[in-house]
Amino acid sequence: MASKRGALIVLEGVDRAGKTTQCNKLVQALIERGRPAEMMRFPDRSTTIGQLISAYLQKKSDLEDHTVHLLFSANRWELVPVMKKKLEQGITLVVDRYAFSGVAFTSAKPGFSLDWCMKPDEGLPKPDLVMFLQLNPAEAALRGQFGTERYETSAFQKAVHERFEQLMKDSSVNWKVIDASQNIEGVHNDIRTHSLNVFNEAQNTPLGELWR
Ligand code: ADP
Ligand code: 2DT
Repeated sequence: MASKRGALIVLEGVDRAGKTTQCNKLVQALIERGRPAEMMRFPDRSTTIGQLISAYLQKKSDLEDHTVHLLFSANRWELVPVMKKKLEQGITLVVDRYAFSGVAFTSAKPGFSLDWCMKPDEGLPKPDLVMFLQLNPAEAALRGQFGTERYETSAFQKAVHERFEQLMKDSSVNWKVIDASQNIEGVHNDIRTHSLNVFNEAQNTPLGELWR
């Protein structure tokens, strides 16, 4: 019998919601429970495409809005063979941002529909679980100032949040909303529970295709 695949678990949420903190903790908790797990993040700034994106985010370069959207998507597609291989090997992937950030951020710009923004990511490996770390702007502000990268302003983040709300209406995706205003351990407990709950189903169903 073929060995069981890993689960694809995504964390999404606004700036400073705790995504990176929680991805690391979840990977650690899964490994401690004997489940091989690795963290990934998008954008992956280490590739050639990722470096173009990174320069854009750091405002060292300007890119046309459609172009950068397609680069973010291409950055996911270029990692798909690696992702599939790891999942097939039974490794669970815990991913910090995915196509949902792609759609939420670009569609927060004027003139971009959700539909247009979703197209390039159609058919990506479908997450078994997407957790949205919900945090209001006042609480996020208590965790520090905005950085200096592109998109790090309260007006833009508010528009992004609204687009995430739209995306979460899509019942074809297994969304769970997490109260990210709890302390780090409290958030982790919720995230770990949801993650452990998806393992059975993930192991017994083939990897799906996103938005198809
Ligand atoms: P994100 O990846 O969503 O931007 P981070 O994990 O980098 O968020 O966390 C942003 C900041 O908030 C960090 O300084 C982190 O230590 C802090 N932080 C994360 N989770 C919590 C929490 N539940 N309560 C208070 N501070 C937190
Ligand atoms: P961090 O590296 O700090 O997460 O910031 N973004 C991300 C997009 O606009 N499109 C995407 O497809 C993805 C994955 C969100 C990365 C910034 O890039 C934005 C914040």
